[in-house]
Amino acid sequence: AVFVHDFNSRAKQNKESIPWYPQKISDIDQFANRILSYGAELDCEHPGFTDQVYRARRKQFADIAFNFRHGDKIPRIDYTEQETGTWAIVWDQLTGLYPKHACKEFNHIFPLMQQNCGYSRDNIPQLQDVSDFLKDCTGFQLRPVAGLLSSRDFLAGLAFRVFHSTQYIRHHKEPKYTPEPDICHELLGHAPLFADSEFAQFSQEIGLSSLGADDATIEKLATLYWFTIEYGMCLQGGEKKAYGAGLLSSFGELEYCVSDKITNSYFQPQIAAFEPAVVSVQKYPITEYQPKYFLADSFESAKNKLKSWAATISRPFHVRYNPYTQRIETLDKV
Ligand code: NLE
Ligand code: FE2
Repeated sequence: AVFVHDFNSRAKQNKESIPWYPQKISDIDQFANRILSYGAELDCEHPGFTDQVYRARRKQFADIAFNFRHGDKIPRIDYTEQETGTWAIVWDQLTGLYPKHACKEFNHIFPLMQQNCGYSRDNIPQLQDVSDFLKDCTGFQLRPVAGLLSSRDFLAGLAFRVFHSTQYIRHHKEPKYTPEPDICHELLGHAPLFADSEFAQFSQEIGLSSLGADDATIEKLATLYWFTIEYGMCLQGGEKKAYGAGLLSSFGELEYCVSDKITNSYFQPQIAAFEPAVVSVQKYPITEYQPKYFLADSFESAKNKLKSWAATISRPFHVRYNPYTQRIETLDKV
């Protein structure tokens, strides 16, 4: 038999050291500010490092996110002309590449974002409007985040269909590629596909598998996340298409990932078939174009493969999400 009970009583009974995980959606407030670095601290390599105006702006965004609590409306931002200008440059380049290189699900949804939540060349959409639209489509919602979360915390959000999102924009000096997420990455890269029910399920599946998992499993899941939701490619009509957000938000890398000729660079990306057991242990760089991508047959096939792989994770319990109560139900394995 299976039964539902709270995690604390079970931990006491079994004396197992199962890492803490959120049980209900508002529990996310408990870790949302447990950030590895505050969004206003920039590395000396960052193009905005010596730009005091940019740094002050980053601090404003970090503070907004820091004060956010579950259930609040995400504050609306009056983006400056310079910020909107950066968005327009990224928009122009990317919208020229999407028809050929983005997956069909993305190209289906992108016009809907324009019709429903403020997407246009001359307007940076508001997180709250995008969140409302996603909620309507698949139940996904956005939550502002002040800095980098641990993989464990970030993945836990996905279990509740909550996506942690930055609100600032990349520095205007380098629109083509940035190693850190920004609003272009979140809204052009991630948000459209969270409106796709297959993709939403796939994302939540990774999140659910992470709850209470040991550190080694978290690392594997974070790697799977990286090679799918961030850098995934899939085959459609015999052609390689991008569905990963890191590709869909960087006009530099989007062109690079589909190239099969050695052009201006010395190398071309390697492409391998998406197999979770292989993908989950692949090393990757985080500050440059990826040397290797994994190609899935479709979202559905990626989801099914991930599910079978996740079933091999040893956890002494099952979890499932109850959308009516927005709680995780923990079921003992008997
Ligand atoms: N490289 C991406 C971009 O320039 O939009 C962001 C990746 C964030 C993980
Ligand atoms: Fe991302």
